[in-house]
Amino acid sequence: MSKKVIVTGVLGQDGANMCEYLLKTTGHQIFGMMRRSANPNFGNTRGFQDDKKFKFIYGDLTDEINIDRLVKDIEPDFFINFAANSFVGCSWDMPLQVFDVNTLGVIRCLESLKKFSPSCRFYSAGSSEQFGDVDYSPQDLKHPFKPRSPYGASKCAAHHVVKVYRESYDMFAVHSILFNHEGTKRGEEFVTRKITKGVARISEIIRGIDSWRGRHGEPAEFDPIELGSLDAKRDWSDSEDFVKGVWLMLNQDDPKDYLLASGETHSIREFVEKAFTFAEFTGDWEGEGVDEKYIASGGRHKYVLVKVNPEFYRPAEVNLLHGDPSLARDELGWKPESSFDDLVRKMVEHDLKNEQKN
Ligand code: NDP
Ligand code: GDR
Repeated sequence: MSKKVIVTGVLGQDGANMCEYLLKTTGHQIFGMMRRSANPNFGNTRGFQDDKKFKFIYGDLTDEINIDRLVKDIEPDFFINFAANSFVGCSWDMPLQVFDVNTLGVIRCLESLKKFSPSCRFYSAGSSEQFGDVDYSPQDLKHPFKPRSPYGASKCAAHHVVKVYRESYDMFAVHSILFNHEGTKRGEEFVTRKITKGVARISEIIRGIDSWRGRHGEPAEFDPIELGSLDAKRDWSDSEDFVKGVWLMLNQDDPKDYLLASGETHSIREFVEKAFTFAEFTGDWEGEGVDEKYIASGGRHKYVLVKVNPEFYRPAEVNLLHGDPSLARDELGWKPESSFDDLVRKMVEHDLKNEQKN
C-alpha cells in the first residue's frame, strides 16, 4: 500500500539520495522538505523532482508552527529527518543555531508527530562525531559519547531526546549513528568533495598545457588545494549505500538504533593520493606540519598540488573514526556495496566530467 514519507533536507546529499531511492523502489508518495531560500540549488534533485510521486514542501526545523502544520496536513507514515546544520567546521562559530536546528529541531518534529501522527516512524540522523575523542577502535554502539565540537554535542543531545520520546511515548523513533558518507551530491566544503573538485580543476589545467606532455611551453598556473589536518582518519562510505540502511531500520518490527560504517579507516592524506591517482597523477609529500606539500612527480615542472593552510584546522579535532557495522550487517542484512576505491573513483570521474563541460 502506498505510504506518505516526509524527507527533510531534500536539497542536501542524503535527503536527495533517499528520495531518489524511495521513488525508484517503492510506490510511496514522497514529500521533500526544503527551507525557503532566495536562490535554492536544485542540483541534487533535478533527476527526480518531476516524478509524479514527488512533491516539494517548504519547511524549517526552527519553526514549530510550520512543522505542526505539515505533520497535521500530511499525516505521514514515515518522517526521515536529514535536515541539519551538518558542517562540523562552522559549528564553533554558530553553536546556538546548530543546537536550534540539530537538537531543538528534532524535539519539534517529535512533538508534532506525538500530537498529530503518533504512529509515524521517525528517523533522526546520528553521527560518528558523537564518539569524538575515541577510546577504542572500531567504535560500536557501546562506545561512550565524547564529542569534540558543538555539532557533535548537538547530535548527542538529539540522541538522548529520541530515546526519551521512544521510551516515554512508545513512538517508533530511532537515532542511528552514521559514519562519514560521501558521493557526487556531497557539499563542496566537506573535505572529500573539496579534494575531488580540486583534483578535477588542477587536472584540467595541467593537461591543457603542452609542458606536462613533455613538449615545450610555460608551466601551468593554478592554486593548489588548501587543506587543514592531513592526518585525521575517517571511515568513509557512499551515501547511496547509507540511505538503503536507513530505510531498512525504519522497516523493522521494533525501533532500535543501529550504526552504519564501512569498517575501514583512511587518512585525509590517503584520500588525496587516491583521488590524484584516479586522475592519473602521482605525487610525493614534502615538508612537515604547516609547510607540508604534495608535489606532482613525473612531469617537467615541480607542481604543488596540495598545501596546508592552518585556517582549516579546527579548535578541537576528531583524529580517528573507525566504525563497526556488524550489528547492521547481522540484523538488517545491510552491507555497503561501494568500496573506498569505488567511492573516490566515482567522485573524481564525476568532477572531471563536469570540469571538462565547463
Ligand atoms: P547536507 O548538509 O548535505 O544537507 C542538510 C540539509 O538540511 C540541507 O538541504 C539544508 O538546507 C537542510 N537544513 C539545514 N537547516 C535547516 C532548517 N533549519 N530547516 C530545514 N532544513 C534545513 O547534509 P547531509 O545530507 O550530508 O547529512 C544529512 C544528515 O545526516 C544531517 O543531519 C547530518 O548531520 C547527518 N550526518 C551526515 C553524515 C555525512 O557524512 N554526510 C554523517 C553523519 C551524520 P539548505 O540546502 O537550504 O542548506
Ligand atoms: P566531518 O567532515 O567533520 O568528519 O563531518 P569534513 O569532511 O568536514 O572533515 C573531515 C576531516 O577532514 C579534515 N580536513 C578538512 N575538512 C574540511 N571540511 N575542509 C578542509 O579543508 C579540511 N582539511 C582537513 C577535518 O579537520 C576532518 O578531520 C562530516 C559531516 O558530514 C557531519 O555532518 C557528519 O556528522 C560527520 O561527517 C560524520
